[in-house]
Amino acid sequence: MATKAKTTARTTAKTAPARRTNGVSYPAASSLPAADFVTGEGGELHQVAAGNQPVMTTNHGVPIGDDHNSLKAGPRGPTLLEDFVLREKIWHFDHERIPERAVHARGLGAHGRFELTDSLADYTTAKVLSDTGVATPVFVRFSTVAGNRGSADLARDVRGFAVKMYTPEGNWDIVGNNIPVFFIQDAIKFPDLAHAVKEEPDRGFPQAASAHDTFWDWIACTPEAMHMVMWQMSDRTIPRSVRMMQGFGVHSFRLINAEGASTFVKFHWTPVANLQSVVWDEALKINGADPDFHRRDLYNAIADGKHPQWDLGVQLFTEEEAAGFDFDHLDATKLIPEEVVPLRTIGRLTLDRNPDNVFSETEQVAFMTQNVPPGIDFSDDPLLHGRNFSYLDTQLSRLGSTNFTQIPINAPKCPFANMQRDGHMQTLPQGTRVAYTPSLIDPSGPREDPARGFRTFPAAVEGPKARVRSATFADHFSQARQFFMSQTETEQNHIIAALIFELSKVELPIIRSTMLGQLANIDAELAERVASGLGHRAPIEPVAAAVKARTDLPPSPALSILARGAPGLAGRQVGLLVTDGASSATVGALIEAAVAAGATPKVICPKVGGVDLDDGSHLRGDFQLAGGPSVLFDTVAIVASDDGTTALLGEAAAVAWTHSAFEHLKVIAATAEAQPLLDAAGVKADAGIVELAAANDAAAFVALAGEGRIWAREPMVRTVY
Ligand code: HDE
Repeated sequence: MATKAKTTARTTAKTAPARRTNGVSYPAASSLPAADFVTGEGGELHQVAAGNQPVMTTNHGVPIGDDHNSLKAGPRGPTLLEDFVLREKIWHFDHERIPERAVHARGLGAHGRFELTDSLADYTTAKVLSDTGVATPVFVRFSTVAGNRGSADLARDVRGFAVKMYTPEGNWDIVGNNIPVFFIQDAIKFPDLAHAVKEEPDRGFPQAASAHDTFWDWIACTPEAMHMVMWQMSDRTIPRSVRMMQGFGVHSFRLINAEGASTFVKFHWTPVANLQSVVWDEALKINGADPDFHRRDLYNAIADGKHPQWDLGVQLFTEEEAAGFDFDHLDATKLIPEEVVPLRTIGRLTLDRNPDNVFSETEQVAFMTQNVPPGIDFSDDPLLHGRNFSYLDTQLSRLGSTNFTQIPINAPKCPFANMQRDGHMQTLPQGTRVAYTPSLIDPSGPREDPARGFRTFPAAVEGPKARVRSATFADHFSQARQFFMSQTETEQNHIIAALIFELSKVELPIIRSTMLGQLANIDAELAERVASGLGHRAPIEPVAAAVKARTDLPPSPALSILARGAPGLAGRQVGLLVTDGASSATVGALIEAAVAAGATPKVICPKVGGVDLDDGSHLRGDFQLAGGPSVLFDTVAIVASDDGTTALLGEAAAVAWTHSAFEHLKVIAATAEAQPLLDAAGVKADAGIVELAAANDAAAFVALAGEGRIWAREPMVRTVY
């Protein structure tokens, strides 16, 4: 570093308080860290290693003297090719991105543990499912399917729910979704599905949306997708939080016990926070207000110590019981109703640690359906078999090396050893002379273990080789209908509204009319209501169905979100819109009641600096009005003074804030002074509007908000077709 004048480093950190976020201390905004700052000749600020900091080096360990200026011939001269510091830094940057996942590109992850509470030792030798009292380390990655890595979190989309358990007998990955069935029955159709839903290749849009021609073109011609489409159009695909959705292993697997006996099993994750979704219009607006809504939510919940949890449930059934089902359990477009095979809760998953680095962990984690420990085995589901091939294959093109299992997030946490050698980026000790078995030279190397090693269940197999779909897979409509009939009226309305929204974005009339014909195979009234909402006048012609929908299947309440009861407010956010001069006592009571309910209060003010309350105290804002729209909160309260309300009436953002909360069916509390704002926003008194007058109104408001949304309001704010 040539001649650089030393400036006075500002060390106000001593006097200004530090800001603390998730355990990390940052200097207060007005200070620079107390290291040496040096100004270069061009006025640029250098921060040099002056104290205990390590010296910055190249990746080869050469100390770097100047990280702000490239090497030039003279101060204004051309840059020189010999500048290896510049070249290495930019070369590495240029190669920072790795191929994103072809599907499930946008993800968020967290570490945690799985604790088994009810041993399945009678069914499986797998330690993770038989040793209670052990905390198995876990990494979970949630994702959307269709969008690219930079897309928004609240796309209407299926959510991935992939769990990697680092068991003492190797990694076990349950690579599931938040929906228990899938679009297709045979792996060979997966590329078609993915191509149909992704952005259309000739125009590069729409991003992260199924509401376009190619998706519905393919769906309209694919009757096996109809059951999944009912789920996709339901509120399941717009979850309030990944913390509030179920997870499913989807396929049947096998458990194998010490006697070698096999039992079929399906895996279910049920959130302790209960299931909850947003409403569609809210999803659209959240995507603009905070495209990172879900990842921020999970990150903050874990950082705040509100660790999300799920119960692991299993459905266990024998080959003989399976033969009695009125569907084929090897068909991934079918589920086993909980009323037919009840869920047995066997343990709990807790997410308690955010990744240190999203790239190293969430981006590089490699899930594989074929990762199962001894004691767990596969069923013959043809979709699962295709996946077992695909997930190993895809890691090579994403992570670029056969040694991707050596990346810490993918490495087992139990001993592992074999005779595989070399390959790109090999980092393990490779042993010495002998890299094979059997060997007399070195009998000490890793050897197979017939007793404890993985053994495939010896299921008998016979039959001619043929490209064929089993006739037992042919009923595509009965469970689609059963799902629709199991929904509450509100949820049925949402499915119909979602179909109308999606099909209204389709440009080609034949796709719309064919799709209506498929819906008619599920339920004539469903098809008619969608047609009415589309303004479709021609008669609906059902598409030929291989097997007609059964109308005698009983509704399964477990398939409805709302039938599961009130969501509660724990882990949710209460938005408080507060103005200057507002009642300090009311704000205090609201904050206290929200915290007591396990919720997080957030203060929204005209200016983020905060407001002065009626007792002269100052309340800091978490959001400025325009940056904190009500869609970000589960329930809202307006605590305003007369003057504050007058000022808000001149702010479109305040009127929209209030109107949105009403339109999104939220419980709204407000002081009497805020009434003109409620009027301007078109808020009409109903069971969900609470006046904040008496001392205990805050607690009553929070209790009501814990019951969930005011569904009875919906027909007043939106047409129900
Ligand atoms: Fe996937 N899937 N998939 N999938 N899938 C991938 O694997 C694939 C399927 C699921 O957070 C990819 O590592 C095929 C069903 C999740 O990293 C890829 C078939 C279900 C994730 C792939 C399926 C899923 C993936 C992309 C049909 C629900 C994200 C990158 C045979 C049970 C995992 C990668 C994560 C990811 C292929 C069907 C869920 C391309 C060929 C059914 C949750 O390999």
